[in-house]
Amino acid sequence: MLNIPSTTQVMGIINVTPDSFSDGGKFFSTEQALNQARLMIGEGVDIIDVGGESTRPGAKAISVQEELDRVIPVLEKIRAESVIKLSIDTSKAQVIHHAIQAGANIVNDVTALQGENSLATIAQSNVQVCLMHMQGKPRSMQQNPHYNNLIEEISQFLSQRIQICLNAGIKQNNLIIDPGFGFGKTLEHNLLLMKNLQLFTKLNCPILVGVSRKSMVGTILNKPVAERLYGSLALAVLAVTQGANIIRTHDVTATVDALKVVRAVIDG
Ligand code: 8Y4
Repeated sequence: MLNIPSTTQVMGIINVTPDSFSDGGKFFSTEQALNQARLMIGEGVDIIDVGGESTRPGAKAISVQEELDRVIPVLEKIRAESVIKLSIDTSKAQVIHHAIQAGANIVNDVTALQGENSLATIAQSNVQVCLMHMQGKPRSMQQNPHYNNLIEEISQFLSQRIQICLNAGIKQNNLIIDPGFGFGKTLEHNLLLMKNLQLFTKLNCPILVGVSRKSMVGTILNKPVAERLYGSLALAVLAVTQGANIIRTHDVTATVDALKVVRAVIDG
């Protein structure tokens, strides 16, 4: 009945962005991120995803130096006290490089390593990489998303990026794929994607899914970001029962519990 992998991992989201209200500077946001990481580790997270640049439509771009200043101290400080798996959410080769030096184990790149030097930077290391599908660019991707065949186009893109990674010398075992919920996709596209998620198991890579608090939940329920947990959990369960291996979430305890219950049923 259900097609579930033998292990499922929970990836906790940590966004490191200076808080314009607190005016506490970078030290303040580093300490906040570190505290969040400690909490998540206590909640049973498997991977912590650290990001310094917003990919939201309309968010303004930041410099390489600004992004490094935000994420590197956080990665270093978590690594100094824990062996937890660390992921860096970035699209810049220099950030990828320094994050790996700081102890990152996964590169989560929403542009699937299409940035200058990113492929080579990964090929020279031995980290995992998450290749995500996006139609268009973050700033404009939600303006008029269109597909002739949604699943086919996403599959084609991901298999092309897999092949390009393999040709660059990245090991098959280090590849993770992600259909990119909400990235150049309407509600209808996101629903069709979730309904057909199991088709991506054909690509023979672990599947990462990020639906936590996203607008597809908000639109279905007509609820703001702060009230999207239960809807997000429903999608997480639908994803793992179709073969998703990693769930990216803001809410670690809730997701760990939901997946433990799913696991108990499957392993019967
Ligand atoms: C409320 C909450 C509103 C969250 C918007 C959002 C993914 C990702 C993001 C994903 C992978 C986001 C960095 C968007 N989503 N990486 N990153 N997969 N691999 N928006 O789905 O969370 S950021």
